[in-house]
Parts: sequence; C-alpha cells; structure tokens
Amino acid sequence: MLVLHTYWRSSAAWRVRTVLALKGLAWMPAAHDLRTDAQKAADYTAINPQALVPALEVDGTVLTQSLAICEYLDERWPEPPLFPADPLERARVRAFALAVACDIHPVQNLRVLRMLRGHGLDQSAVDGWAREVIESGLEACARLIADRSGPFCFGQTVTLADVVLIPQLANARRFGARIDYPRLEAIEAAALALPAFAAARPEMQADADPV
Ligand SMILES: N[C@@H](CCC(=O)N[C@@H](CS)C(=O)NCC(=O)O)C(=O)O
Repeated sequence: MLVLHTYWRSSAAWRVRTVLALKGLAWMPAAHDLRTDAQKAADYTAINPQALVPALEVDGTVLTQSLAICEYLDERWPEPPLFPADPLERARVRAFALAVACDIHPVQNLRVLRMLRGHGLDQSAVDGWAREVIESGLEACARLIADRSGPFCFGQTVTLADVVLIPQLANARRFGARIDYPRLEAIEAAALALPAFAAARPEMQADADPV
C-alpha cells in the first residue's frame, strides 16, 4: 500500500494526489497539519529531512519531492502517461512544470513567507510579495503554452503541466493574485471536470477542515 504524507491544502501534495488518482492507485493518507508545524516533528523529519510534504512511502522506501514522485509513479505505472511521446514536447512539459514548481511555488511557500515576517515585513507586504511572484510567474506560464491549443496545457491529453498548474491557480486565488488568463482558467475548468482532478482537490481530503 502506498502511504502519502500529505496536508489537504498543500499544493505540492495535491500534485501527487492528482497523479495517484489519474493512475487509479489506492493510497493511504498520513496527514500533517502545517498550521501546527506537524511537518517539523522528529518522527516526520525522520521520514523527510526537508520537513516538507509530500513524501511517499513505497516498497519500504520513502520518496520526496513531488515532481520526482510524480515521475516515479509515471515510470512504474505508465498508463495514462504524464508526458507526450516526442522528446521535444516532453522537455516543454517538464519546463512548464518546473516553471511552477521551482520558480513560483517555492518563493511563495509557507516557510519563505514566515521568514519574511521574521525579517520584519508586515502581513500585507508578505501577501503582496506572494501575489507579485504568482502573477509574474503565471504570466510567463501562459506565454509558455501560447502556441498550443487546449483543452489542456499541451493539447488533448493531460500532462504533468496540468497536474502542477491546477494547485498553483488555487494558490493564486488564496493570495488574491490577479488571474486574468482565460487560457489558464479554461485549462483549470477542463481539468477539474475530470474525476481524478476533482478527487485530488483539498476539500475532498479526509484531513480538510469541515465546511
Ligand atoms: N519542492 C517541494 C516543495 C514541498 C513544499 O513546499 N511543501 C509545502 C506544502 S505545499 C510544505 O510542506 N511546507 C511546510 C513549510 O514550509 O514549513 C515539492 O515539490 O515536494
């Protein structure tokens, strides 16, 4: 049984939940509430020394880093594939996913925002930072796929690019960032209409706050 260390609102864990659902894999959640710093507890840092979710326990091994986990799942359970067959297209999908996962998300991540507070920025300045990072990042993402038609980032088939984009759009809304990219919103609507994307949403998770 796959065990996913997760938190309902974590966008990195959301990526892995989406891929698990796309592949039709059963998994058990081990939830860590980031609001109470559960990810920093010694029993969890023994699992993931980075004190971040997600981590995936599989075959007696722990995998960390959501994109590495997604690629592992894709290699082990190839259907449906997360990448197109063509090497150039594969590289473009990876570049899009990395644009979000390396250049947007980490800069607006909880620990970075807490550090900014610790360095004296007030909450509105911190929120402004997050908005600026997200807005400029999403602008670039929209341009990265401007030569592609939908319904998904890279055409008719879901790829890792969509898996990474959907949680980032949710983060954008959380911080009140401008989202006036009709293409990105259309991709989001198409993705969330799929059962796998819908099942991975934060509010569908067992550890979600009651509404
Ligand atoms: N690059 C990592 C990022 C993981 C990450 O930043 N996780 C966040 C939740 S989305 C977290 O655990 N934050 C806890 C903290 O910042 O203390 C990945 O893709 O797995």
